Parts: sequence; C-alpha cells; structure tokens
Amino acid sequence: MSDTLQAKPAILVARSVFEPVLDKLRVHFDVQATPTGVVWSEAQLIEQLQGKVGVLTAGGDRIGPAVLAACPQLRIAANLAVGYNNFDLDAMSAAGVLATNAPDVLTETTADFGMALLLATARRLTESEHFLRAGRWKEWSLDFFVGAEVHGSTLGILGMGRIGQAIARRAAHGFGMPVVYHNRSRLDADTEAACRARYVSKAELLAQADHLMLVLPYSAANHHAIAATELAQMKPTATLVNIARGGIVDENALVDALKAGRLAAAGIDVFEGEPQVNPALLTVPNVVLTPHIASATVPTRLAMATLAADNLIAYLTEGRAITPLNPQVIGR
Ligand code: 8YV
Repeated sequence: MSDTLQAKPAILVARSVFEPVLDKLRVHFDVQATPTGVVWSEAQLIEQLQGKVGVLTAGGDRIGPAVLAACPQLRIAANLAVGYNNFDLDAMSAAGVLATNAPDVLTETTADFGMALLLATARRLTESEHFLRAGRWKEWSLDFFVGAEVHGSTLGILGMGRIGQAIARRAAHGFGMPVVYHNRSRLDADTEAACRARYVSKAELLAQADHLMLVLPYSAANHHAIAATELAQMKPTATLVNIARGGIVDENALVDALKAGRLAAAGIDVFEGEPQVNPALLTVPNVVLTPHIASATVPTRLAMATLAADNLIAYLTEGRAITPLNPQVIGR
C-alpha cells in the first residue's frame, strides 16, 4: 500500500441506518456502523467516539458537555431528527462542534401521522380493536364506541412550525376543521391564509380546541407546557395529541385528567422517559399509544438519514453544511 494514501477521516454512525446511507458515507470516511437494536449509553458513546471527527446521531443520542470534553477531536454531530433537544447547542458551539438537524424531509409524513393519531384517538380505534380482539363483541348498540367528531370540529395547534402548518392545511382543507393556533410568534398573513388558521392566545387555544395537537419543539421553557393547570382549561370532551416531545406534557396530570373524565382521550407518540412508558398511562383505556413513529415511512426515514449523511460529507470534505444549527462554528 502506498505511503501517499491518506487515511479517511473516521466517523461513527451511532444508530443503525439503511445500507445505502452507509455506502454513501464509506466513499469519504472510515465508517463505524452501529448494529440494529444497539443504543449506546453516554459512556459507551464516548468510547465509540474516540478518534472520530463526526457522528450521525438519532434523537436519543445526547451530545453534551461530557461527550464534548471526552471527545476533543469531534467536529460535527449530524442529527437525523428535526428535533435536537438531545444536543446541548451552547456547549457544542463553545467546543467548536457543528450541529445539524434534519428539517423539511419529514414534514408531510409527520403531519400525516398527526392526523392519523387524531383520528384514531377521537374515533377510539385502538380501544375498540382491543375489545374486538378480546372476543368481547357480542352485540351492536347505538352508543357503541361513540367518539368525538373530527370533521367540522375545532383543531387547536400548539407550535406552528413546518409540521404544525402541514397539519393545519390537512385539517382545514381536508376535514373542514376551523383551525386555531398558538406559537411563539404569529405567522404572516399569507401563511395564515394558506393554512386557514387563526392566531389565538394559549388560554384561548386551550378553551376553544375540540382537539389539541402539540407540535412545538422541546426546550426547558416548554417543559410541561401542558400540565394540570392547562388540562383544566380544556373542554372535558376534548382530545389531546402529542407528536412533539414527551416532556411537553405532564404525564401524571394527563392520566389524572383522563381518569377523572376531565379530558375525553389522548393520542401519545412521544413519552417523558421513552422508551420507558409511564405505567399509569398503560392503565388508561382512552389513550392511543405509539412508539415515536410519526416520521416512520421508508422514504422519509431514508431521507432523514441521507440528509444527516450529506451534512457530514459537506462539512468534513468541503467545510460547509446544509442544515446547520450553529453556523457560527463554520470556519472557526
Ligand atoms: C425521529 C423526531 O424519528 O425528527 C424528530 O424530531 O422526533 C422523529 O422524526 C426521532 O427523533 C429519531 O430519533
């Protein structure tokens, strides 16, 4: 082997990804892949990252002060998720480590799932299926698994970014739902018109929504944005759907509200301690629970991993990034 051949930079792909994505990365890097089903603890991640200049992460892989201090050669962490609450962005910027996420590629797929979870929750899909599978279906009656109306009822959206807007369009145009929303900042008039969505205060949102959809990013400020106080402001006939992050909802307060009939039903795709699920949630019949699958279609998951890979390639080979979160790090 020639001495002039330069070793490729080493990277870690911290979660199993589709083979074509690994092949793409292997053109440029010495790639350490992670087998299916393996989730590294922080200590293991630090061990795996030794000598690596880049890492492709999923939403559960934390890049914070401990990893940064123990892996001084790390230059980029590319998240295959749009949410990046697993990144300590300030610490990454201070350490000169570029962070990227995966926006846009999952917007429509996640919005589809938001509607699916809303429909399943309001129309008691899984609860009635469990009843049928248990052999308990003996007769039909008029009030048999009656649920909440979806079409024409008011959808409240908390968090009106790309995914919130895509849900609003589906709800307004497809289901004839009046849409109200609350967001850190109000959308411009054209976007509001395209979504047929009306801006309201958080209190108005809680009071008006027949169905409340949570699509806001998780941050310390949004921790338990929906807790006992907020649940008490909602209609007792309302449903709550969370496709954002588990920490946005106080799960114990949610269970109390559902059990007490202060909320009709909830659809939950994200959990406070996932992949552990609060055991109390499992005892409540009027919930639909899914294991964080809102973006889970083959094309979308492939697009998410490919965008993360493209960010690694762009930064480590050309010093640029496609979807940087802390662009001030570039060229430092
Ligand atoms: C991901 C998500 O599947 O993109 C996000 O923020 O929540 C999901 O689409 C998950 O976070 C991957 O780790």
